[in-house]
Amino acid sequence: MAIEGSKQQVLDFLRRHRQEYISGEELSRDLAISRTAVWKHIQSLRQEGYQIDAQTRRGYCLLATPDCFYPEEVAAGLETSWLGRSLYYYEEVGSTNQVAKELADEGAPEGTVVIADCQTGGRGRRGRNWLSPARKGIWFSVILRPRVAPVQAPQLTLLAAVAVTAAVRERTGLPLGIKWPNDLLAGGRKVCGILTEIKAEIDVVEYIVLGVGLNVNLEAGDFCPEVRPTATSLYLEMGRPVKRLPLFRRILYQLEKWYERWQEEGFTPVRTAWKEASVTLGREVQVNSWRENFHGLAIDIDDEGALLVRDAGGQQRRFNSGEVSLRPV
Ligand code: BT5
Repeated sequence: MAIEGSKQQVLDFLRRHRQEYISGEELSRDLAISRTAVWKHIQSLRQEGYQIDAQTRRGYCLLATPDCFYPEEVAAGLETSWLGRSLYYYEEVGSTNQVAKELADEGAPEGTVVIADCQTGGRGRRGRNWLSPARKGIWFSVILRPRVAPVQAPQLTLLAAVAVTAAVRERTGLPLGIKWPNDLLAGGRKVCGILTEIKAEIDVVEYIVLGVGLNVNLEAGDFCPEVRPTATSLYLEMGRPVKRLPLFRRILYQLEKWYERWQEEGFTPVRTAWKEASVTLGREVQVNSWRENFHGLAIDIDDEGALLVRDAGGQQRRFNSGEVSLRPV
């Protein structure tokens, strides 16, 4: 939860004088609070994961901040102009998509972000579960209010996939592959899932909630037996832990950048970037949609983001949604 009042002031002060020692007396004088209050705030900040050294003659020094999504930590190095500037952080919540939808219904502005360290009821598509153990991943949702027709909404899933792929590559060097429509793969396994939910009238979107679940530092034992064979994390792929906070900030930056580009230039640039990172196109796939099960070669995505698949007999189908299995190469 947000650090409030004088505790926040103590933290801001230490942050402004990073790696310097500030005496309790100075803090107490500058912030007009008692030295006991300063000490209590320091203790409480330490419990939240701030590493603060205390030395008898020199005072206090902020050595390191926690790898957590406290709004003040996220804001400290955020490069966006509007996305994530309003941020709701939960240590634990049912589902960030659910909270975001409630906030959107109450009128929360575009760019509002909900993030949790742990989800107890994380959701995938069609009511499936999304495993979201504490402090191991980046589980968040963004409220968007694009002025587009509902048929264009699925493009945002592809846009988010492009943005997350770019941010992960920038921060870690790891290339991810995008599997249509909403999976990001590392080493052939799922490392990230995207859940796009929409509230719309026939011809106009009221809001879209874009939910992203990225497995950052999960170890093999964090996955339940059913998910383990098909899932992975950045940690498992790279063999070293990855800091979540700077990666999260970079994801927000990439999302804002791609979203603005999409609004200005349409779907074409997203489509081009998506195709470059795709592991679906050119592969034999099986698509299960509400309409049918279809085998064939994934040949392209069209101007709306739909997947085009051609079977051995030359029949072509277009899918707006569905489950894709990649057949072994
Ligand atoms: C997705 O669904 O991939 C969308 C996941 C979206 C999760 C985010 S987290 C923040 C936001 N709040 C939410 O409540 N949700 C969003 P789908 O394609 O239906 O895949 C779900 C399937 O992936 C499950 O049935 C499992 O087989 C598998 N799975 C579950 N948890 C996983 C994990 N952490 N990593 C990899 N695979 C997982």
